[in-house]
Amino acid sequence: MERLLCPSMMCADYGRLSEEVRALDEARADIFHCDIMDGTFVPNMTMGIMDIRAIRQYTGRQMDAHLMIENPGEKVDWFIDAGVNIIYIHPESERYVVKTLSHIRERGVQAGIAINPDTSIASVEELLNLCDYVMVMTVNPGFAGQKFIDFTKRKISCLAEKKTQYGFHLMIDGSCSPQVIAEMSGMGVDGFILGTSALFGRGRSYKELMKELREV
Ligand code: S6P
Ligand code: MG
Repeated sequence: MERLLCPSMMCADYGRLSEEVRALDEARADIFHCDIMDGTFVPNMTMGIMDIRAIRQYTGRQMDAHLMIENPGEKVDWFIDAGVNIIYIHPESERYVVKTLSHIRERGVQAGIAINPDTSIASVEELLNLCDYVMVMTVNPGFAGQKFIDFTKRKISCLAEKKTQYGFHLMIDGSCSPQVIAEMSGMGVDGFILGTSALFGRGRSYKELMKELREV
């Protein structure tokens, strides 16, 4: 399978959002990654429903919502109605994770979990059967431009061993540089969230960069 490249839209130039989306669409972005924060679960606020609707106007490609919010179960329908194809929730933020993941699938959308650096695989093992995507956070969630947390590699290799049995795509989010992408692809990671470390603010065309990132 070709690796999945997912531009992190919180890193895009919002003054030129429609052009940014069109350029990423032309560069064959696989999934437009939308970071949703509530200022409580993480110490920041970024995108919301209106941003998702706006991006949806300019691309027919897949979109995800990475929900870094408390009690996401009460709100997943808003994001589904706005047009996303994949929803990631953080198990730490939800009391009824199984119910929420099942509800997402029942609505015809793919379900995912995002695993913080502090969260162990043992604590999410029961959820893997309900996940189309499992995304390991390789930074503490909340901000772009952070340093890769090295001990998350152990979790990544452990999940890589389980992904065929459970049938999920293994993704990583945070500090995905070309070097990290090359190394982690070798470890079995299927997809990468692209922020400032590989794609945005680099003074080069998305088409050119994405072509290189498919091949590193
Ligand atoms: C952070 C968020 C991410 C970032 C992305 C930034 O909480 O979930 O999706 O936008 O990781 O990437 P970079 O390359 O600047 O670390
Ligand atoms: Mg994210």
